[in-house]
Amino acid sequence: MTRQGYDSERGNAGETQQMATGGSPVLTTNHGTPISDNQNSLRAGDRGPTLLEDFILREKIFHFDHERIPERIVHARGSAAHGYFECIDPIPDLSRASLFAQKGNRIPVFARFSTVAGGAGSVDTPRDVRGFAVKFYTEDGNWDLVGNNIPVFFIQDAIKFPDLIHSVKMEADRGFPQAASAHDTFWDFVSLMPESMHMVLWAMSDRAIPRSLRMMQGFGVHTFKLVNAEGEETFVKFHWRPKLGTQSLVWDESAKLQGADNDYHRRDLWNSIATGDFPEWEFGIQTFDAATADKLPFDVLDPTKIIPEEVIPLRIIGRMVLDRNPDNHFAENEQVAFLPSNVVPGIDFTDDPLLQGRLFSYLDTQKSRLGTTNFHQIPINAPKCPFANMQRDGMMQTMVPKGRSNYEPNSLDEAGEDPGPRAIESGFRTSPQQVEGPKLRIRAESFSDHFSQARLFFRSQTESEQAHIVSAFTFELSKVELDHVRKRVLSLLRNVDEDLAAQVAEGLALELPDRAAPAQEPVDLDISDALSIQKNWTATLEGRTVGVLFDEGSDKAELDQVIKSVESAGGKAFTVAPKVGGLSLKGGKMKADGQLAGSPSVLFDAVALVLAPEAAKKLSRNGAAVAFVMDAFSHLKAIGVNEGAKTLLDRAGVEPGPGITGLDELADAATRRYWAREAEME
Ligand code: HDE
Repeated sequence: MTRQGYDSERGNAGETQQMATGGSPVLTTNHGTPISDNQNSLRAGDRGPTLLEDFILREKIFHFDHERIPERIVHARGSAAHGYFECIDPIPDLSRASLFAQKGNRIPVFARFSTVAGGAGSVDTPRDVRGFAVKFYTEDGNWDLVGNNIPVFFIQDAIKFPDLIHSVKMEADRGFPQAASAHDTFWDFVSLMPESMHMVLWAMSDRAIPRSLRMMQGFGVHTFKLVNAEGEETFVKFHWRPKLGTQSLVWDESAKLQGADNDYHRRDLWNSIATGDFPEWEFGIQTFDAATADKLPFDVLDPTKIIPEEVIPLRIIGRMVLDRNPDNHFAENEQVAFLPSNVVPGIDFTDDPLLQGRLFSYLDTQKSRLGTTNFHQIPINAPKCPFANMQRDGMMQTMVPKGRSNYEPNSLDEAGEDPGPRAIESGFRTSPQQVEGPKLRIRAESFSDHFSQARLFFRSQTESEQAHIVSAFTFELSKVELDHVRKRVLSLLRNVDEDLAAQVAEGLALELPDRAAPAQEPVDLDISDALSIQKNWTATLEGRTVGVLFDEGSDKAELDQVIKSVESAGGKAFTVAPKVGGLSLKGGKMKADGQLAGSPSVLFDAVALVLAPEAAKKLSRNGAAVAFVMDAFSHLKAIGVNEGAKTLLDRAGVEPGPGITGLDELADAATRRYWAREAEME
């Protein structure tokens, strides 16, 4: 009898993958031998020693022992999803890239969002830059846009990257802190690198504690080039804009979330896709020619600089929708290999010295992570268009190239044989560029203004955002133990903004040191409102969750009504009660989605308290219930309250004010945060 799925002609080439995904009904070894017992190892007698002969046990443990691959040296912790990119405004005049050629054209993408400093098992909400990497599987090959949620970087030259990363990761001798920049070595390094100040300002802003991966902007950071069919080139900066609006957490919330839910961002991304709430971003470009670049007051090759949207507006040319969760975290999220050097005809690099270094680094890192030069054959990395060349063999070659043609050029066709793939005229062609100059280790003069844009960023924020930046510097520097490092940071901050420096010094109870002499005197640039999250707030409940607290005796009709109003505003309601199994309410029974102690209000964007007076009295003596309300208040969230819940509100010290509403107004109130409360709380 033939085993199901066996094909003596084809062998098991196609089946191997299927088996791994559960396609085979029979449990087998990796070499296909059916297994009769997966519970007991082979031993001599029922209480005797295990036998070396047990190839099934040995193979299983051998494989298990090697299940981990080296984690990424940076961006180790990430969450990813599949989706598509759709061109909505074609730009054939600017680029010949096929993905921008036709309105409505959709291509598959795989996106991965990550933190930078922590290991793969670290938490989701530390203060950190977030990676925003997208692999576009175009018909002309894979284009990887490997960006961040902050549009600038700490350093101007790739040679400083290992130093930067060593300084931010756990300290070399003690192995801590994990996933945190608030320690001596990071601040020591950045304070010795004035070029980092612009990015440091972003990292101390709310941008570094995003509310959700679905609510972050993304940036290609470097200036790239678009090249059209005539070979004409245009400079370009790439941007992603979240449809749900850009939103951040407040610091105390992000710190508490690290305890409440390590996987807060990963879970949020997964759940939203699983429930059909697909995250979406607009894709925009800022384009400019060389003459415009020359007129800008900084060098467009310097990755510590932005081009304000008020100077060169964003043109939205596409959108990305993530509509499918990975089938397997390891095979896809862990094994995906992004390479800034993956470009397609129509997109090209510039001489940004950071980008130039990255073009080497990512290819190199894949060999150490994935173990073989054939990493491009792993399904998540393989192009979805045909691909062929004369590269052969190597570890883990999974393809079986046929024929004699493994070199090019060849004339095998003259003998009637398949000559293999040939280069074509329309293939990728580096945009020609004149290069001359002495060979030097030098930084261009045009890279030396380290403070003007840091100042621009700070001054473009609202008062409350500026206060957050002051608190972040104060917090981080209070964790720094070396006094001379704190002082050096303060002396640099004086070049950014005197008020900022003075407030941080005051927060640390330190005297303001002398101003550091800048390489180039900073200038005041025009404020850019586009840099502020609060000025661009999207007031919506979409993608947001309201935590609804109830208990024995709550009015079911009132509860149903709150849930309905939240859902009809596009939000989700998550019910919380002291017990999850089902409580007796006025008008029926109801189960809770989460238990109070495990569902603190940090998990929600707003809360509703739907309680009977007796229950509110009882909960006033329950620490988790009081913290539920206090935290919602101090995290500036809307709190909807029914009459019965007032005792609990009082116990939490919450007085009437903006955002403290009746249940009817909650769905509207919950679309905002109440920044003015911060001043009250000081
Ligand atoms: Fe990366 N970076 N990087 N980086 N980077 C990596 O590549 C590197 C830089 C970014 O989700 C590594 O496959 C150097 C800037 C993201 O898999 C590594 C330099 C930006 C990801 C590497 C930079 C980024 C990485 C580690 C200075 C924003 C995660 C694993 C020249 C524009 C991609 C890997 C993912 C990952 C090197 C600077 C973004 C070691 C040498 C600037 C989003 O190759």
